Amino acid sequence: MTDSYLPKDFLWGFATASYQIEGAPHQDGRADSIWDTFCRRPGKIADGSSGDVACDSYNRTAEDIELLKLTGAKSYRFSLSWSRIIPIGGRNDPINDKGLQHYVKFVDDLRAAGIEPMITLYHWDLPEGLEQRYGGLLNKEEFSLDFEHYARVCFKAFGDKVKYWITFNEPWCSSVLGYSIGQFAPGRTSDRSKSDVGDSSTEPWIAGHSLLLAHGRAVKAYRDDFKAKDGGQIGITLNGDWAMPWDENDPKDVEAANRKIEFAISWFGDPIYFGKYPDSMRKQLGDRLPHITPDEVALIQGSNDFYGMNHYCANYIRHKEGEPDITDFAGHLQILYQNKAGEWVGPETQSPWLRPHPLGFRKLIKWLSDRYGGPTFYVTENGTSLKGESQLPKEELLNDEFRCEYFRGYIGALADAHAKDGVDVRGYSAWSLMDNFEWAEGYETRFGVTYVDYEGGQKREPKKSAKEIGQIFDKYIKKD
Ligand code: GBH
Repeated sequence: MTDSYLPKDFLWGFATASYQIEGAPHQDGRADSIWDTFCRRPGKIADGSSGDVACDSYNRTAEDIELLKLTGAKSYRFSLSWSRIIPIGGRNDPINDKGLQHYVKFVDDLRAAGIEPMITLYHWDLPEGLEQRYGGLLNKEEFSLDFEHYARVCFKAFGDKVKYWITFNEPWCSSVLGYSIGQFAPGRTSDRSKSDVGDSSTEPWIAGHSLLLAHGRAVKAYRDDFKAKDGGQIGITLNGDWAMPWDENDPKDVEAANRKIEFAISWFGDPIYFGKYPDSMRKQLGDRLPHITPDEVALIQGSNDFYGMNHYCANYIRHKEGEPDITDFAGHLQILYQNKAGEWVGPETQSPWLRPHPLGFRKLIKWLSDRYGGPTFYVTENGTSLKGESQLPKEELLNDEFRCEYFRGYIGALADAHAKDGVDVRGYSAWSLMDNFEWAEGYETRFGVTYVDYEGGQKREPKKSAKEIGQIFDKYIKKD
């Protein structure tokens, strides 16, 4: 037995995202999102695939709820496809009641099964109509007003059935991967071998600013017109890895590791909690980083009822000499998987960026808790892929002891953060309920606790971890 624990009503479950699981891209009136069009561009997705079928979850909500019940999950975090609800996307465009009612019924079914719904409004699938109309995230006024409208349509339709709202999933990814590296939709970048449009020196910062403003407007709408009667909470989900100095005796590496977290997380966290961008970012980016106007500060500062935390891994960070590149988005540093002594941060997985290091979870959540004045945390994603899994036979994918070990380590570290460091954490969603479309990596990377047979009619089969995760929580959650 352990002396660390998680609080009594701890809300644990699983997470997914609309484009990664739903399929049915044009069923019941859904229109294209930027991910539908991005996947059609040659060379963007590793295996040339798309979310056209994915797990076919749009047509299998009952099966997915059965999977959740089997695990004993208390909550389910999923995202809404904006272009199912408002196909073109804008505040004067028609609402598609069929798409909206699909989700209302899903929420009713979840609740009937005793599973608490947590809704992400935006997990990267912007309606293509808005990309076409005004350049999507690059137009902060139009985008933020359209997002507020879409959020209001959802708040109204779900009312008091939904108590947990997340505006945006990982704005860092939308901004950097969408507008700097061009690895994610809409694929804009200064790298002309990858795209003929984009300016990586300015666009990621503009996109990030728009996301913050849109978040602020949606939160104000919820607080002004829904929160009192519906009794829910609303926040944003930020991603970020733990960062450790490559050479812990070199103050420049120590500083660089801290700066890495500021560029990845405080970019959004500081405006939300302090009303300003981090000094380290202003220093490197100057006026390329937008200035938050006083009206915007009023909307953005204080706009989190809770902090949604996505976390997967840790890295070693080494400072760089010389002047930062104009397209640098990381804080002028190198991200490494080994430290100066040659120690690996953790074992390999199928994802090149992901090497597990559970202690980093405890460290990072404490770092965030200290910086932001002890907010309430919901961990909204945490999980892993398995090394070499595209070659592994199905039996080995089902017997995912590596993933079980990952969850034991990470959930244990979270319990330590709660019990020993005093972090206020109240929930956790594992990524993911099932294998799904892993964005630019296609289907060869599998994060699910459920195996999905993409060749065999999307049949689902629980892996070892699907049964085990409940036992891990059972060990840590306080009984009375
Ligand atoms: C999450 O992002 C997503 O929310 C989810 O949809 C996804 O399926 C899941 O993770 C698994 O990948 O090497 O500089 O390009 C994870 C956070 C942050 C992980 C960016 C990959 C790449 C950094 N991601 N990171 S870089």
